[in-house]
Amino acid sequence: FLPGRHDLGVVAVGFSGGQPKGGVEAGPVAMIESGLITQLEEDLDFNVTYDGEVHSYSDLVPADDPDYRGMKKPKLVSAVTRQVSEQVYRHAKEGKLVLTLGGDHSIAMGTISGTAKAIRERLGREIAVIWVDAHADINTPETSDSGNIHGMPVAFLTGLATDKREDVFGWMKEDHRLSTKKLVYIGLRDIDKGEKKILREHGIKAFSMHDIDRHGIGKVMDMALGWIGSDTPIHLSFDVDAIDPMWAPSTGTPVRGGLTLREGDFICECVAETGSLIALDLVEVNPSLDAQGANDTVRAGCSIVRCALGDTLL
Ligand code: Z70
Ligand code: MN
Ligand code: MN
Ligand code: MN
Repeated sequence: FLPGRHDLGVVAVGFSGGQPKGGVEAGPVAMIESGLITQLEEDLDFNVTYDGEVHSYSDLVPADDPDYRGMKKPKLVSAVTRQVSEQVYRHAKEGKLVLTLGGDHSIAMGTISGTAKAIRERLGREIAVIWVDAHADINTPETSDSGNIHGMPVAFLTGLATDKREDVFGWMKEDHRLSTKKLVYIGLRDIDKGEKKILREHGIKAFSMHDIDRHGIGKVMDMALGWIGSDTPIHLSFDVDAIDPMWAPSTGTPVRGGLTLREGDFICECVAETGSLIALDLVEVNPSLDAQGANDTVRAGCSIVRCALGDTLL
């Protein structure tokens, strides 16, 4: 189902409104300035479509944006993710693989809704999502303690959270959504109580750091890809905080006990090997946090992207 396998659409999303810390909007620039897009063109032979812009969506900032159902900046995040959804949809509808550089993880509401709709229309297929993260990001507005929307994208994408207000994610319709059965987590280690209940009650497939310790990353990837099944279009959403802060410290919520650099790359190499990748998000790189480690974090992010897009060791 991938005729234009070497056509890549790139969307750079300089957005931080899904969480309180500034600086994550500079993640895309840092990765692009380190040469990522050139490498994808020259070393991996992609035909890249990129508008050359890191979008800041400043035209979408609402006049007022009060908390709603406990969510912070609900109208802003809704408007930006709606726009991202359309940007990603346009690439995916043309049969391109889509790379989105973030930005905080709320932007996955845009990226995944965009690919889900495009792949439905183009191939009549449902996508699967592999969500690599220290966090599950599946709080509903009601279960969230923080009100930060980057902790909620999976709830809205799966329809566990919905809202009638068009300006607060009501734009998200059935064709944008993802089945809880087609979602697999890898790398979890910091999950809220309400989120654990959601994962359990909906039988959502999740491989925590404990599972990786027990089975090894090789077996975990076999199980994760086995759950999805071969020949299913895969959207990989990779939060850099899945990687241990030893290698990726410059992120909003570092959590110790994470993936090694090689385990992160290995996950991506396994997904690349399936030949079924249709989209990749790389999010939560914040070069202004732990300035000492910013270079390492950017390098880790770029390496993850290259591995997922088919770079091999041999
Ligand atoms: C917490 C919340 C989160 C990333 C923090 C944290 C969510 N579960 N995600 N950092 N990337 O606020 O909902
Ligand atoms: Mn996340
Ligand atoms: Mn996270
Ligand atoms: Mn909490």
